[in-house]
Amino acid sequence: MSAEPHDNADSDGEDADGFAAKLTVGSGNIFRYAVSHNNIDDGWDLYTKTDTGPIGVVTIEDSLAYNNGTLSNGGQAGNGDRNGYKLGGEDIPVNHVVRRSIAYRNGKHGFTYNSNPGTMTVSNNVSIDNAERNFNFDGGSSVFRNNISCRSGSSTNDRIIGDADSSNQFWSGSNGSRCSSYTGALGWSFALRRPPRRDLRRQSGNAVTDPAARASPLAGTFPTWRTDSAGAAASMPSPPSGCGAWSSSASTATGTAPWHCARSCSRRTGLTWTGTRRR
Ligand SMILES: [Ca+2]
Ligand SMILES: [Ca+2]
Repeated sequence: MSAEPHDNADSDGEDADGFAAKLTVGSGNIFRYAVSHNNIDDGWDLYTKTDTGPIGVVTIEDSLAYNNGTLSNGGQAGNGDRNGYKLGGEDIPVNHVVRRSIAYRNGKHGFTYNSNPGTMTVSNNVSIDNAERNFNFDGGSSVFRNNISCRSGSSTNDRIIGDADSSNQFWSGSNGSRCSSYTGALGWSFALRRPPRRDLRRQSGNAVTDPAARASPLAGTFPTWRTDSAGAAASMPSPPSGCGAWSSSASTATGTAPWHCARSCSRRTGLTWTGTRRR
């Protein structure tokens, strides 16, 4: 949760991923509010191999993968796979879940099934300007809902095999209407979230200073390249679960669109709580 692996590299540029929940990893792994960038191989790698069979189902949500395949200093390796989210290997089906996540300018595919023929849940993701395909699913029966794929120029069309309906806007030569929501340079930060009230209740009845504001959902600005001269309203993706709404929606498609989502509590007053009671 809220982890940021970046600039991982190895001698041959082949295996240094940001997150590698692969090969023999067990069940129950969840990545949330994680940002993987500028790693020499993949952002996420869920590779499976015939020798050892399926891995546990992995859930990735509210996360971001960008610039994988290129280190922050510009270094690249010929062997790097360079995907944002690499979701399989060797024709072994595993029904991973990838939702509300972003792939941006990775060196190959944004999201790729990588020969995972399973039924993955792929929903509410945004994929932008990845070098090859934003979404690459050449087989399987994955279910696609509300995904958005955008480009600032021409590139390879998305490849989608599975259950995809009209809620998606995949890229096949032009941007869909929702691409106008994104403008400017990519920016992000971890928003601060206060501990839930029930945690504080376990402490004394006196005013309690927030002991550890926790890093939590992503916040930042998001890129667009389609300027809507009319400033027409543009819709943002659905906010992550637990968030009531984006604190600032992209009401126009010009300039950068600040977006921010943090769980909030109406009873919170800054960093200091007052009037807490024992239960
Ligand atoms: Ca590799
Ligand atoms: Ca890899």
